[in-house]
Amino acid sequence: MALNTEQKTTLYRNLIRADEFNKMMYRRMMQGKLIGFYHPAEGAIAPGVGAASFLNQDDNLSPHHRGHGITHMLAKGIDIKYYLAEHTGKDTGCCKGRSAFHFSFPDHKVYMMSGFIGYNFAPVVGWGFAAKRRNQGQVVMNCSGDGSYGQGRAHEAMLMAQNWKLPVIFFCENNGMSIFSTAMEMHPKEHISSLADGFGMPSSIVDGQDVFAVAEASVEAIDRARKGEGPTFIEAKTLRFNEHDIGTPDLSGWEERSEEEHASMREREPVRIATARVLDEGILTQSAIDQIIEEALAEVQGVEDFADSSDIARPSVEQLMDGVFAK
Ligand SMILES: Cc1ncc(C[n+]2csc(CCOP(=O)(O)OP(=O)(O)O)c2C)c(N)n1
Ligand SMILES: [Mg+2]
Repeated sequence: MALNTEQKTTLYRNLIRADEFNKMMYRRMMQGKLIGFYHPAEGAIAPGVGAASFLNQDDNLSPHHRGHGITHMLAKGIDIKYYLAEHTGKDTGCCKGRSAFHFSFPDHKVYMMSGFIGYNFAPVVGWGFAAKRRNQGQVVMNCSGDGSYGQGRAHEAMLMAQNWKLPVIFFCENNGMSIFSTAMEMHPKEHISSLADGFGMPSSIVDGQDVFAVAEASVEAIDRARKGEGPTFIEAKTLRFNEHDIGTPDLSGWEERSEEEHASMREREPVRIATARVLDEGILTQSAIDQIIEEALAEVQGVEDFADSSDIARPSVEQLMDGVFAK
C-alpha cells in the first residue's frame, strides 16, 4: 500500500524522535539516572515506528520490550514525559514510579508493556475477540520479538486468531537474537513468519531497517483486519546494535561482534536509510530535516526536565496497594 507524502513525513518525524529518545534513555542509564535497566533499541527503532504510526487512538497496542516500547508508544501518541518519569521512579510517572518498565497507558490503549516474554499472546486474542464482538473496526497490534515465538502460547494465539478471524496483527521484530541465543539456534526455519503458513494466516517479510517498508506492510495488515478479513503475520527483519540490555551486571558491556560486523550493521542504521530516502524522493529538504531534529531534541529536553523536577515516589505501605486489583 503506497504511502503519501504526509504519511512519510510523519514516519520520518517519529523515527527521529524514537532515535533521540532511545539515545537519551541510553545516556541516562549510563549516568545512573534510571531505575532498573534498559534494553537499548539502537538499530531497531524502525519496526515499532512503522507498526504503530497509523493505528487509530481506539486500536489496542501491545509494545515489544526493546526500548521499553518507546518507539511503538510515541508513534501511538503517548506523552513521553510520563514514560521517563516512570523510569526515573518519580511520582509523576504513568504508574506513579512503581513499575520500573512494566506499565500501561490506558488512555492510548497501550497495555501491559512488560519484560515477561510472550506475556501478550493471550491478552491480544481476548482483545481481538472483544473487538470482533464490538464490530467497530478496532484492531490489535501485537509486537514481540523472535524469541517469544518459541512459546506454546504464541502458537495457540495464532491458531485461535486465525480460526476466529480476529483483527490481530502478529508483528514479529526479528533481530536474530534472544539475549545470547541466535534465532537460527532457536527456530528450525529461517523465517519466523513460516509459522503463519501452518495456520493458513497470510504473512509478509519486510526490511525492518526501512521504516517506510514496515509501515506499508502494517497499513495493509491493519486495513485487512479492519475489514474483518482476519489476522496477518508480519516479520520485520531487524538488528540489535548493542548488548541485550544495560544495567544487568552479567549482560552489560557484553560484546561478541567484530569491528567489521559492527561497521556493516551500521550501514543499515534506520535513520540513515530513511534520510537518504526522503532527500532522494524530495519529501523533505535538509533544512526541514534539521528542524525536525531540533524539535525532537527540544522535546527530549522538556521530558528530562519534567522527570528531573518531579518528586521521588515514596508511597506508604497503604498506597502501595492502590491500583492493585486483588487486595
Ligand atoms: C517468560 C520469560 N522467559 C525468559 C525471560 C528472559 N528474557 C528476557 S529478554 C529475552 C529474550 C527475548 O528475545 P526476543 O523476544 O527476540 O526480543 P529481543 O530482546 O531480541 O528484542 C529473554 C529470554 C523473560 N524475561 N521472560
Ligand atoms: Mg530477538
